Amino acid sequence: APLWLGEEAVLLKGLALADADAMMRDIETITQCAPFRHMVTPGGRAMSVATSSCGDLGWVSDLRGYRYAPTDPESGQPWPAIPERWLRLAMRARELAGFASAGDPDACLINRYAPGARLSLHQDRDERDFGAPIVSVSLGLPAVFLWGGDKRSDPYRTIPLEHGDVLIWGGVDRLRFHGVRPVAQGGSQQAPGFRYNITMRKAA
Ligand code: MD5
Ligand code: FE
Repeated sequence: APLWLGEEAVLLKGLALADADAMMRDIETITQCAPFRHMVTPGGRAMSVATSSCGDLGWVSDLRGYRYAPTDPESGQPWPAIPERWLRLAMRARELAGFASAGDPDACLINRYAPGARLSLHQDRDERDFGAPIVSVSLGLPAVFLWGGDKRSDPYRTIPLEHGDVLIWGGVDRLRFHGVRPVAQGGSQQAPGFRYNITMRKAA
């Protein structure tokens, strides 16, 4: 059942479970063309999270700032396409959460967290239209998501995110500060060694 975190923010537990194995293989295929890398922030530090992208636009960061770019700066080539099954999942999430009128995403950021990697509190504001929702899919190792307010100093809730969980966010909740606690080591031998998070966005 949809769990409403805010007026326009919904956690859809396990919505991606049936697609999760295929999505992990899709990540493998995409990152053979556009490999994971640790981007440098404008502050000059390498991110602990490794990133890649697919779609018409990919998210990039360097000393000049954050932006969306039509080509991978490592290769000069366009980013791989967003897989159809990812677009179908994003559409199902939009329908369940009441964002059915929003169109397909044109940018998809893929984050890879090794144990210890984290994402400090931030807002996603590099997209042109803050009205369009963002669909986030968690795969692999679990993590604790931090869900804050409109100011960095606002209190935040801690929300466990597991393999197959989908978060969708838009409207009045779109500019909330959010982050991810350092990811813990997996328990069992056959567990995946990483957490992956896919965020499908409308950037242009
Ligand atoms: C992650 N990724 O788990 C998080 C989850 C990022 C990022 O924050 O920028 O790559 S995305 C949580 C989320 C989903 C949809 C909308 C918003 C946050 N938001 O606009 O606040 O790697
Ligand atoms: Fe974010």
